[in-house]
Amino acid sequence: MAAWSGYWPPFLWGAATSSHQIEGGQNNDWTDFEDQGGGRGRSGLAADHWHRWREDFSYLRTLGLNSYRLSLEWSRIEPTPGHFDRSVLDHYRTMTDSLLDLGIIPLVTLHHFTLPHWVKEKGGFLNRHASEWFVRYVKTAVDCLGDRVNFYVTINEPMVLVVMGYLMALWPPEKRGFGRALYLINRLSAIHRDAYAAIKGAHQKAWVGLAHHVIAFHPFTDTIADRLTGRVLHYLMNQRFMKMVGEAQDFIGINYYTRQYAHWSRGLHPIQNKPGQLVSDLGWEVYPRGLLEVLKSLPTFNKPIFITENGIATRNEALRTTYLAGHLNVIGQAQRLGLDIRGYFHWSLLDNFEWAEGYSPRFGLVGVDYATQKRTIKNSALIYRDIIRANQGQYPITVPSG
Ligand code: IFM
Repeated sequence: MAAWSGYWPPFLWGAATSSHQIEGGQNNDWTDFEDQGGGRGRSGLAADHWHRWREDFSYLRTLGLNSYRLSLEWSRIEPTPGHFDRSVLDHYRTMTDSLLDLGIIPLVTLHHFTLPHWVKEKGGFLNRHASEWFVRYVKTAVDCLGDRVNFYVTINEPMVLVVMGYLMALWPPEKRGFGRALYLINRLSAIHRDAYAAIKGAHQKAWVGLAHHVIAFHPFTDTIADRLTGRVLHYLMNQRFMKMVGEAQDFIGINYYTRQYAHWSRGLHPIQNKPGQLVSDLGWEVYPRGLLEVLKSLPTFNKPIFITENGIATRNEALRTTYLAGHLNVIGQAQRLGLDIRGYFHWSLLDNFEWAEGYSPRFGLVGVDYATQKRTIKNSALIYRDIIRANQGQYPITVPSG
């Protein structure tokens, strides 16, 4: 195995979370949706990470991670237009300082699905002033974090936002409309570009990108119609946004979870799995090879790649371990093929609020008992720790057998 070639950053061994899913005590467009009975329950106290973050960061150390992806909550930072809550900014700065003290590199997401009420009331990202508002918030946040943070994701999974909020209308703002969805895609890519320029203007050395959600689409049958549908899905869901953003990303962030099946009669709504497959508690097929398939077919503009999310909703620790080891193995294969993958962030550090699915799905490396807030390190997390230990200074990464 080759020794580490010495470039910076080193391979980032991480875990990811988002504010709404773990902090608790939110007050944003999602809590409105939850209060109106959308989805399976309210986020409420979540994992109470807002108060328990020190304990939660100690698990990053226990597991030997050298990086952590967290998100800032815009609605807390700017609860009313143009009024920034300094105590909240200080809170996030204390968190990132503490990560650095622990030797952990922070990767900060600036938008992870939620919006302040005032933005929602004005039409969210569809409003023609949304870019100005977002950039004002981003500049304030980046200004506060200064050069502590070198890695930023502007928008998490823009295409999921579009599909869930506007095509399927299962998430806020529940506004179905194809034209609106297409318009939003254009807006989001422009908003990303503006935020990219603003961050680079303030902090030239920062690496700024997006977390793109990708799916390995396979045809359901071998017919031309299904194969064509698969290609259209791949283009629309995986490739198009990445191409629109083009060079305005310093790294390519990839969130990969599963494969789905394209069937001509279902158009943009693929089939989730086939009978008899290994699936998660959400019915998502375990298909590590799909990560390599998708990576090979993406426009990555010769940029470094981070796997910004990958994980499984399961209560079965043997299955989580199989999933984790399988995907890390594929990352090693991809590196050997020349794909420049520089980091892996497991979703998620903690059990958390899985949006409209509520609290039942368990994605965490560390379990949370929501009644007592007691944390328990899961067996898969210890195996992740051992894989990380075995890979110190190694590139490409390997997963020790057994
Ligand atoms: O929990 C989500 C996360 O917020 C975004 N990416 C997918 C995860 C699992 O569904």
